[in-house]
Amino acid sequence: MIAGDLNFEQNHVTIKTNKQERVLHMQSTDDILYEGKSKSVHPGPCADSVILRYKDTATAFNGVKKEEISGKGKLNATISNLIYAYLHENGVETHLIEILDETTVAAKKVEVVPIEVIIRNVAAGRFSHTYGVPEGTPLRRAVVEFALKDDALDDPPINESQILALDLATATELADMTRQAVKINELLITYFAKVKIRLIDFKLEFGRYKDGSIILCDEISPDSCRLWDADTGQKLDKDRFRQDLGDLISGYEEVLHRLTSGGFTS
Ligand code: AIR
Ligand code: ASP
Repeated sequence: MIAGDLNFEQNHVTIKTNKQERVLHMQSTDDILYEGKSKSVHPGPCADSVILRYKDTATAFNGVKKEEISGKGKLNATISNLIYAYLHENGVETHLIEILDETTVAAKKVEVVPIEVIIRNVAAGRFSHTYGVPEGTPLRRAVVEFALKDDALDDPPINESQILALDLATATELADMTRQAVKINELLITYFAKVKIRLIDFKLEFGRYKDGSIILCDEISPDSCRLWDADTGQKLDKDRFRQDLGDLISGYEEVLHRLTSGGFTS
């Protein structure tokens, strides 16, 4: 967290310290640093921060399938904020500084490591297709995979040797990302199991903060996780959109409803 007591309002942030009260005017969110597929990044209220705005755009297959789905941004923001609060309480450092409103957060400015870390507990998606393992097959141990963050190349799998050879991350950074991802998996399996949801797999992104530390960034939401109802196996995540399984919003609302009525309201 940033030093002092931060209070974010509509378009400014008040920083209270024991000596003074300062008001910093935020840049307008019309000012875009980066336009992502599901979020936009804007200048932050303080140095070393950015504002992230969750959008209603749903994409799959790296943008080949695209639709505006009203309410998706708000649901992903709310779910991701709940998960980040839980991870923070359990000792995982994240980029989240403060929730600004239903679709925007202030986050630490990081240099995003161009590697997706994917963790799998049950076979599905690319793992099932690539290795011919039927969807739903439990895996004896969690699988850790890396993918290159590159839409034009369809985020291809990449291994440690290739990451090091291409200077995409150092061995220490990669070990740190893996250690954090394994810990996050253990925490999230428990978190979702309490509300009868199975965590099948998910994707994480990490960034380099100004002090050189590697911290969790981006979002953790039904856009980035496969989440199945523990009793019925019903899919509650973005596969509803990818596979045309029906209304995406009702699945995401079900996830949020369970997390908030399951005692995870912080
Ligand atoms: N993922 C990967 N790239 C973008 C996303 N959202 C997530 C998927 C799934 C996991 O990573 O949502 O939860 C594995 O995806 P796949 O396609 O490799 O099976
Ligand atoms: N995140 C990618 C996209 O938005 C891939 C996916 O989720 O299927 O297109």
